[in-house]
Amino acid sequence: MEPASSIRNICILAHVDHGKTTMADHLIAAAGGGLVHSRQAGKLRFLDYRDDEQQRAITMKSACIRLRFKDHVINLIDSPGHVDFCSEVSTAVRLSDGALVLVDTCEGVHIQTHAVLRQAWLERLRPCLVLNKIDRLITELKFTPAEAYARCQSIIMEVNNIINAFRSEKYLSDVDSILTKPSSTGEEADDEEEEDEEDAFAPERGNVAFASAGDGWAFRIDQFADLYAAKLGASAKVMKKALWGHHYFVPKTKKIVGKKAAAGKYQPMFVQFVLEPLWKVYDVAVQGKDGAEKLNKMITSMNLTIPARDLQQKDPKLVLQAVMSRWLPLSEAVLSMVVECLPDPASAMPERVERLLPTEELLNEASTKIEGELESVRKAVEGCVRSEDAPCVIFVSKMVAVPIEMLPKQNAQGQHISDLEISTGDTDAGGRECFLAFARVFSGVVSAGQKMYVLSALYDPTVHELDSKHVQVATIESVYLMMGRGLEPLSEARAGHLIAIRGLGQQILKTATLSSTPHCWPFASMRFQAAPIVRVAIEPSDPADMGALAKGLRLLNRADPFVEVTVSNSGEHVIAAAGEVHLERCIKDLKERFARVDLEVSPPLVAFRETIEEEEVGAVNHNGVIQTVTPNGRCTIRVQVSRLPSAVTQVLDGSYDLLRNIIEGNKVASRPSTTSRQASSYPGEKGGDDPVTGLRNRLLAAVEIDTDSIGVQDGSNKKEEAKKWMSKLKRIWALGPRRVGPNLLFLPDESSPLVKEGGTSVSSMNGDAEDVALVKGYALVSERLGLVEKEADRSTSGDDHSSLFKEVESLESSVISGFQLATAQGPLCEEPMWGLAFSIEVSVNTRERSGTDSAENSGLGSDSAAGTSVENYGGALSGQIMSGVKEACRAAVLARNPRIVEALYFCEVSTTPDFLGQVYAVLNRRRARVLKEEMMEGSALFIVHAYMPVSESFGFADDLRRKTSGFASPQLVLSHWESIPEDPFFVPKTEEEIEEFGDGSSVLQNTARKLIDSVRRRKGLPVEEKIVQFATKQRTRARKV
Ligand SMILES: Nc1nc2c(ncn2[C@@H]2O[C@H](COP(=O)(O)OP(=O)(O)OP(=O)(O)O)[C@@H](O)[C@H]2O)c(=O)[nH]1
Ligand SMILES: [Mg+2]
Repeated sequence: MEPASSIRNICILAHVDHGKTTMADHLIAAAGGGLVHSRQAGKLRFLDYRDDEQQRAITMKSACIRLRFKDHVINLIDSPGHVDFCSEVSTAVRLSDGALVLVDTCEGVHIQTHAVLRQAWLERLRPCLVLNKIDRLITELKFTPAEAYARCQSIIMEVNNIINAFRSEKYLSDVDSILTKPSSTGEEADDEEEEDEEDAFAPERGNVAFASAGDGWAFRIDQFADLYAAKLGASAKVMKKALWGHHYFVPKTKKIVGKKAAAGKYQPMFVQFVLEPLWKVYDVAVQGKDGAEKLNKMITSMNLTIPARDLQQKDPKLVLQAVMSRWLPLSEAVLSMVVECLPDPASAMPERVERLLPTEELLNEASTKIEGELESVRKAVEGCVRSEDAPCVIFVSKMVAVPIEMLPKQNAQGQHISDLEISTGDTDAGGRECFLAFARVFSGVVSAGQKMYVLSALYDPTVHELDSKHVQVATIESVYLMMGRGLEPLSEARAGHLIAIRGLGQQILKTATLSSTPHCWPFASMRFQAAPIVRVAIEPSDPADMGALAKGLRLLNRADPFVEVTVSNSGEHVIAAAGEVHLERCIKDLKERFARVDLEVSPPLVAFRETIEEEEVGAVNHNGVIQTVTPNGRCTIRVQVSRLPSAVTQVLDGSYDLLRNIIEGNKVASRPSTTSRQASSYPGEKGGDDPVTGLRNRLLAAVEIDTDSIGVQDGSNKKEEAKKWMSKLKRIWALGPRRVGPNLLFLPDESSPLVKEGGTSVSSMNGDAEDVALVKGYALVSERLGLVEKEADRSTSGDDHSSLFKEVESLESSVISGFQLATAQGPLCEEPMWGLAFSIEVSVNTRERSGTDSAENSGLGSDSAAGTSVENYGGALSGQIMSGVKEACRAAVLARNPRIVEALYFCEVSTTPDFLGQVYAVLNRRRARVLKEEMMEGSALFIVHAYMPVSESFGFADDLRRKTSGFASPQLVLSHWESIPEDPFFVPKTEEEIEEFGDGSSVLQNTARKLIDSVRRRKGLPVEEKIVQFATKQRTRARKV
């Protein structure tokens, strides 16, 4: 058994196509126990073992392999770089302690480079940098060594700046939390600052490697420092410092001098001693036969032995690779960097444990009893304790479907297993696929046959409910070592290792924490970079296959960490994926592996939102009040809607999980620790330890910002507007749809003429002719957010009119439900509403009832109602109120200039100048808004940034590739929601408009209307097809199709 100090768990991260899998090939060839022959390294792409990965030449899932380098065991995970598979990056990062971040020196830092650096930072991985594809600087860009040096320097600086930005973000939030908690020590923050001063990546510290994975070589400065130290008679330490930065060698004096003394006469030492020799080898080698003699000389001077057969190859590129990979073997440089610069599990965990298992403050009494045990589990994880008596803790970051025939037919002892007994949960009905858990042992030892508790993310060990749905017991059937697609049975696995586990298919859907004791917190959930956005509806070609499809979808849902499988309201099966490529892979898996039936796939269903036109600030009073009466005439419903300040909508949109936790309330109240877990999963969140405060402050700030930013001439108006929203925020009754969406429901306005006795829960008034009680809840959301004081005990306040109170309170939920229904399905095309604020007043006529039940009491208000029957108010009435509120809300939206809201991608296209025109043409056709275009420094590439509607993005990559013969490549990342300013119901009315757009009969529908109609058609809702209005203009009909 190797000690923990000799283990490294690392992943390779980069933007798409920067050379991750190619580099992994070389590492496997050198240290993977003969799985890849060195001649095939870089061509085989061993870890891309899916056939679609090979065909499309992109990685689609993370794959793991164990390498042995010197005395070390390195568990290496190769991750995909395509944004569609960013969830696979999350699963890889969670199980690693260190990361190799690759950057293609030719292309530079891209969006996904940022994203993976952020992932690594959030999960507290230590990174190393590999500047890859240096060969392209030589052969493609024809850089001089000095130019190449400048390029490398600028990339290193850029990456360092990214990390510095993360650091200052954390620093700020730390300071914030210190300010909010004056008692805590300020020293920590000072330490942080000092630490900040050192750059994350510095070649002289050995955590930067220069490489060409394509040609199979890499080096660190150390290698050259050793070489020249001997030659020049300096110490290796001095050389190491001198080989990077402004240090120059003066041959006459044999001294190393600074920039001033060099006076521009010499090249930096890195250029002179490292890059120039490299460039020479390339120069000579590409000359083929002509340079053979020179090359031979070089080989001898470098003391290399290269088989003659390699040198006689016809292709100069192969000769070059043979020389380079022996001179500067890639695996040697990269793996020694891994071993030296990246931490082993035991030294990495103290830093990571706070992120994985955030400290919980235990407040309730029951929990203090098991505090000791919880703490000892945490200590074991933190120390990566590997003894048998330590609690065994494992985290499963994803489930992988493996064809059954890939499972080893022998057990760890080498005995043949005649027939694998695979339990039903682990496999599909046909027994063709088996689900394995991709996992890491964080403490203790695991072996086949062991029983473990499977904890879901919601499990709370301080609440003793062993039979609850958040904890189950499972038996580990087998433990495997992963070697790419190959599996080797293990008799046991100790803390610090990555493994695959069989036997958990029934208990785990996507991720879980396994523990040998129930007294263990589940690990914090993983963070994904994006949300599934592209949805399609799926049905079997043959309706008889419906059952197979349903089963297949269940398997798919399990096998992919990210995909979402749902059944829509209309009963369709819908799958949601991160993007087109991801979607294609899901469908292929579904067709060929999980369902094995022919499928019909709908065109992508794009999600939209509905809102109303943004109003001008200052236009405080709009009287768009919708009033309806329930069919039985008992209730009057009044609804008013307005648009939320957009910054507020943004805050609500961006804090979904946090809001849900706060609103679900009881957890936050009874176990404040939930909030601290939350805090640590959002390190960037302002407000430090208390996310509720943070969120509240951001909401309040959003109101200020927004009213600030809009061009309001009148300052007092602005203030008034802010004040108005501030006071409204104190009255938030509910959020919707589904209780946490970006729409607010306010309590009825106190100043409303209907409410005379403000402050009581039920107010009644004795009007001229009738008694009216207003349904009035309390500002639950404002209260939970701490925007208002907790109301004094509500339940006891109305003993005397408790019956009516109860009745009307039961109606409160109908109002909220109506609001939830309305915000879930807007009036335009039944898409959720977005950024709206509703005020709803529902007044119930109590007189009619009093009249029937007890005539003599009529007109006496709530007391008189106390003794009356409840039935009238329950059942039917609440249903009528619910649908009445829903309809009134939708009508209110329709009456206030409804607008459709679409999701936008942030899109980055890099292209050569020749194709810039075509890129613009494609972007224009897809309604993209170009933000900027710039020439990438030092290369012939242009980068174009744009926003593109998701609905227009399908086939974009292909389209672009075709139009530019493959010279332009796009990356799309989901950015934000934006409402289309066009009025979907626009009909030209004024003379000018008629002149411009025609009289309405011949105009083509505007974009907003087209989008709405397409959604309506898809949902089977009636679409107002324009039938010929004017017989003479029948041609408009043909255009409609
Ligand atoms: N010239 C050159 N090409 C390289 C180098 N490294 C990789 N490539 C090429 O770049 C392309 C992409 O390489 P991959 O290793 O598949 O890239 P990746 O980062 O794994 O890509 P994804 O997994 O899809 O994100 C392949 O065609 C490689 O041959 C290099 O050092 N120099
Ligand atoms: Mg790859």
